[in-house]
Amino acid sequence: REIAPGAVHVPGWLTLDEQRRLVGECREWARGPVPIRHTVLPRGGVMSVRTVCLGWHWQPYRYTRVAHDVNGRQVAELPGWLADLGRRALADAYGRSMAYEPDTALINFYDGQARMGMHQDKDERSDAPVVSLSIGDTCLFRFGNTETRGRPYTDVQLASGDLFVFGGPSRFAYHGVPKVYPGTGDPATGLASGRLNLTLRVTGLS
Ligand code: MD5
Ligand code: FE
Repeated sequence: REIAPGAVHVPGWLTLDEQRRLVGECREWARGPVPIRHTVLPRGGVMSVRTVCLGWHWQPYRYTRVAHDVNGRQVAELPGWLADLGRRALADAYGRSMAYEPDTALINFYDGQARMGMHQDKDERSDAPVVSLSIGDTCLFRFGNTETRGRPYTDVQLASGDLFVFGGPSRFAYHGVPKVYPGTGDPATGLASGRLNLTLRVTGLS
């Protein structure tokens, strides 16, 4: 389950109850103060995933407290219990507890057609690990290298409840989601279709 140095996949980490709770909370966060939306890229492209943020509002290629691109409102705070969940995730993935103070969560919703092209996450001014939690439909996750968008890469399926931690030498690797497999999620999570991904990050901003 160590896919590369610092990149650890823990299948089935979230219980069904935890997934259900997260789905319910995501539904609330998606309503606002800054509603979930398709992010518009600087050159006019529209991302196929829909995103809502906590703590800091992400837009390519910066974080702000206020969502200038949506409704000008300040994003909701990152709840303490979610940061706690992130610390527990990191400890379980790496087998030792570490100081970790995530200050933002990006929540991405993928419908059956949504994709995420190969990219690096470089908008944070910190090399602290990213904690990723998946709920709902299984996806194909492509974990690449730090040099190019292309090969070599490793394809991994991320299913509902899976944890993935990206730290150390893997923190700035290219990665993407080339495919979501509709109908593979368990409706008992509360998500009838699609895929939710929550990531916890340290922005390094103040
Ligand atoms: C997702 N989201 O499944 C992924 C999970 C994003 C995004 O890629 O930018 O919203 S986060 C995967 C990730 C984060 C940081 C580093 C690495 C992967 N990595 O080095 O492979 O919606
Ligand atoms: Fe990313």
